[in-house]
Amino acid sequence: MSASEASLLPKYLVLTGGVGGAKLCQGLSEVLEPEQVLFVVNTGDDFHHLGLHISPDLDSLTYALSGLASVERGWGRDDETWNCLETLKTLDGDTWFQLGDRDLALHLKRSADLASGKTLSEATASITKALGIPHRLVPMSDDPVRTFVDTDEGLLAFQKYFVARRCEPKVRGLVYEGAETAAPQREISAFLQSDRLRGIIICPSNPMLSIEPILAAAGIREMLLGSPAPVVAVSPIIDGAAVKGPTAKIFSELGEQVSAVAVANRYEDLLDGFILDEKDQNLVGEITSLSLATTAIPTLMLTDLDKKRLAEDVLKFIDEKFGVIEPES
Ligand code: FO1
Repeated sequence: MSASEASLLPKYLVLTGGVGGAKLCQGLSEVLEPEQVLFVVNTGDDFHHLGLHISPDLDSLTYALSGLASVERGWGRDDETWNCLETLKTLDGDTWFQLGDRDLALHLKRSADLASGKTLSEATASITKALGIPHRLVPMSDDPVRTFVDTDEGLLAFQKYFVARRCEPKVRGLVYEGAETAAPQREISAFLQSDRLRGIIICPSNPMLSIEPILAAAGIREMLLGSPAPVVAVSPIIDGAAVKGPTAKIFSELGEQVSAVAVANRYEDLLDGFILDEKDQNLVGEITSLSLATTAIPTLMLTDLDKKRLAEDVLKFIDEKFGVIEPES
């Protein structure tokens, strides 16, 4: 397909966190041309460790879209070795956050790029290009936003809560430090203004940990609200439980119902459509009463085929509920 033909195709802006979101993004990258999609990735989980800049959600997307992701671990890459980490341990180094040898190479490259004055977007583009990823994935902002978790043990930096404390402390709230002044990554606004924009997709990521930091970055929520394109979210909660990670625990600690309906409510006035899992068919009425278009379909992504199928189903849902763009004659 020529670049001019591709430019006429419908476009989708996709908001995502790491693991669960990366699975749907992998499916979308299989069914959409690179020109059709911009993956906007949460960077609230980023931090500095051993002098390196770690961007866990950008890492997850990068490894998922290049076919290098570790399926067993859910983070990092496959075919990994741990020589550096083991050696670091013998030197009494900091090993609570595990960086594999191959993953370290990516982190060295990113950190060197940033130290030489490149933006996180430029560093990401250079890595994705080298790994042969044709699709565009960008941080939500090139300015730092850092998620802190307010817990019964005090305010914890995100990775201290998530990895070092294994999500055990009780959550009282979230703080997205720097969000108020973080400028949205510059491609987001241009992409949203495309007359081919067909939909904005919120991946089945944790709303509080992965999507709300993106929405909090200065102006992003308002930009989405101002877009005529429908905003459609896929629930990360299935049958009252999260597929992986602390989503259900955090919902309940924050006094919310652990259900897909609570996820839809979190996004308030932003949504036009909401996709539930087939196991939550009984909740369709409640979602409809929120004035949202909805459907209950299989959303669990265990295989690559599941990821592709869900991507196709999400795009079909947007076409069916919000109309299709007629090809130009
Ligand atoms: N998660 C862990 O549970 N333990 C780790 O040691 C760990 C290391 C790690 C290294 C690079 C990277 O990109 C991600 C890593 N993660 C690790 C995952 C990550 O901290 C979380 O999954 C995300 O921040 C949540 O989206």
